[in-house]
Amino acid sequence: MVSTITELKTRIDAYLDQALPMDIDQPTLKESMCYSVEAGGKRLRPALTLATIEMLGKKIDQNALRAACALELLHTYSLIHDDLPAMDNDDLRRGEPTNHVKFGAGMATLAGDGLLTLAFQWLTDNQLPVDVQANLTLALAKAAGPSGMVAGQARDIEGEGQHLKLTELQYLHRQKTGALLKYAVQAGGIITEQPVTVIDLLGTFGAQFGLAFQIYDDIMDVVATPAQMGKATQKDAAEHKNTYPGLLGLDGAKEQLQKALSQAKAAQQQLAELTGRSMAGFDQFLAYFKL
Ligand code: GRG
Repeated sequence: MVSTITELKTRIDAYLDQALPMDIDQPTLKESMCYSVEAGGKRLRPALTLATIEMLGKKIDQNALRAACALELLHTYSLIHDDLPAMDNDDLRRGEPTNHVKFGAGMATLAGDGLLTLAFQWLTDNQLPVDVQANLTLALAKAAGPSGMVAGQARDIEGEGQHLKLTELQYLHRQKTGALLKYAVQAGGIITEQPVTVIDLLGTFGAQFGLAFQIYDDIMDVVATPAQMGKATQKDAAEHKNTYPGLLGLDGAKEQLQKALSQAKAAQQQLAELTGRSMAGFDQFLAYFKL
């Protein structure tokens, strides 16, 4: 039986609340790091890892939980740094004042640095087999670093004020948002020591899910209110950002969203055939995209 996202979120929140303060050795840094992690968030990425583990027939133990929560630390670092005055200069995140508004830009930068580093500590400071630890570390470094999310963020900054082609925008999003979501799903396969064919297909599902996630975020920036999103909206067009609705119009963006979702569903079906297991647990994640 696969847990619901709500059940997984409860376990993730409890683990983060208990484990995070133990590894931070400076009071203000601790307050600042815990502030952003505990500000909430959907916990989508670690929940994807844990649901994948269960769908592949394994139980979630403390080691898997720690490795999955490492990704939430890293994700939170990316949000803190993205909100900084030198980047997006946002005042609201997860419905609360952003980290630099509360603690200043210097401490917020360090909170992000601390979360990024601690993520890799948690990936290796556990009782998982060492080759699993090494594979997770390599995969996360590639997804989050200069061949993944950081490169995507650099493309985003450089692309502001320029008109990107659809293929360029897709590449940027694949790196900036998609790479971590792809990793989230693949980590479930790595922790359960799946063959490469399964890990690859998990990657296909995760990448299409990640693309859908970014297109949906772009659409929501146009149609949703700040109260619904817990952050500022309508910023993309005002700042001449490259987005799906900006490039293709709202209907075109919705079409691209449906395309990514049907490709994710195709990968889900192939995974079920390859593993002989039900992959229906992904349905609750695909239900996130409501227009
Ligand atoms: C600073 C290196 C660096 C990277 C930042 C992820 C990112 C790159 C920036 C975040 C802003 C952004 C473009 C968001 C797009 C969609 C997204 C990642 C939303 C936030 O993720 P959620 O919705 O947030 O999972 P919660 O708060 O639920 O965890």
